[in-house]
Amino acid sequence: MSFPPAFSFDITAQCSRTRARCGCFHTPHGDVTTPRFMPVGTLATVKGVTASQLRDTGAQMVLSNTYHLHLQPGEQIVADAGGLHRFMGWDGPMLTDSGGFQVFSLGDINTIDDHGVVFRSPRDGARIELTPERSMAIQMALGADVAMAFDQCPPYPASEADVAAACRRTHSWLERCITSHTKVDQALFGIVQGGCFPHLRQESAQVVASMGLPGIAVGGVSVGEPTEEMHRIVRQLGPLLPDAVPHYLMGIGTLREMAIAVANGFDLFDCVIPTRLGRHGAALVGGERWNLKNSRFRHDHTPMDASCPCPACRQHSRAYLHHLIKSEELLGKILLSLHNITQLVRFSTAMGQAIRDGCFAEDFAPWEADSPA
Ligand code: PRF
Ligand code: ZN
Repeated sequence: MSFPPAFSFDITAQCSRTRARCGCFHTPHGDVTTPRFMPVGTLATVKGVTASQLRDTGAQMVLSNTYHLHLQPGEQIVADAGGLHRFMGWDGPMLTDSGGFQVFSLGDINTIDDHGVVFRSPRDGARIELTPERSMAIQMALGADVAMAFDQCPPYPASEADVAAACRRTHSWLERCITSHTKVDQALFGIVQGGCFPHLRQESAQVVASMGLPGIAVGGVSVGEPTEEMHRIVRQLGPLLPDAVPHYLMGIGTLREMAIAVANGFDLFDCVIPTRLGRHGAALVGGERWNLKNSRFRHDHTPMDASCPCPACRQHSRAYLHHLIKSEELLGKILLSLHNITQLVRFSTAMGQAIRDGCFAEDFAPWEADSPA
């Protein structure tokens, strides 16, 4: 395992009854203490939220997207601004996803072959080619602290033959990513695929782990498979990932899934859920989803969640938030987005505190404790 110069990962505490651990991932823009939820800033903005508000949610690392930024405004403009951090005014750690997922889920794909993916821009229909080399070049220009490998995430369901082919391609693309990634102040993370096929997952984990990269991600989950399948994959892969690097479970951000994943040794998570729910007038409260449009809040002048330190809960009432959402005021969506991000970040850091206090297994994952590794 080798880390680029400004990077390292220290494990600072471990749970004795599960695989859960606390860590500190050092990056050129500061530390990420794990477990930690990462908000998604697809287009170099976490929708509706300023950089300083984002800092106040407890978020440390923010994710952005190669696919979207390449289409708009283009990586050259971001590079000319001095990189993604300067461009969006966020001076903390950042990660860019490779486009390997977005192209398959959002793109109007023309061809996929071993060379790469050709698709039409949803903006103007222009022909765009994304290859491992191109994804690395774009991510190096964007300049996040962490770049993700360009992978092929098969849809669900997919045949064993199709998933095996996507794995082979993902592994050969990973070698090309490693060869073409030359930015020394950026870490490249590999991505494990393999769908719901245990032997393909195992093989993929072995191949990606053998590359000795400074971080490893699990992709291809939460793509429509039953949740039990997702849990099975998370439990299978935990012990197969190299202990000494951060483990990132891509696209996961519900409380239950994060708890299961942390219990199985995962450290980093991202999901668009908190901001998407916020824009739709929904708030995560005490493990439930509240629709603030509901008239039961109309006369309720108490805080949404008295234990939450976010501006929506500290400064405003349910009645006010209900009023904002009913009136389709921007501020309502913003306050609920801030609240939801705060909730997910706080849940991830509370798991870290419980790991340090020795009560993680009882408090967060009793069903995972003392299960055979
Ligand atoms: N690959 C990449 N990004 C992703 C995924 C993936 O499989 C997922 C799947 N949950 C989310 N984001 N590159
Ligand atoms: Zn709140």
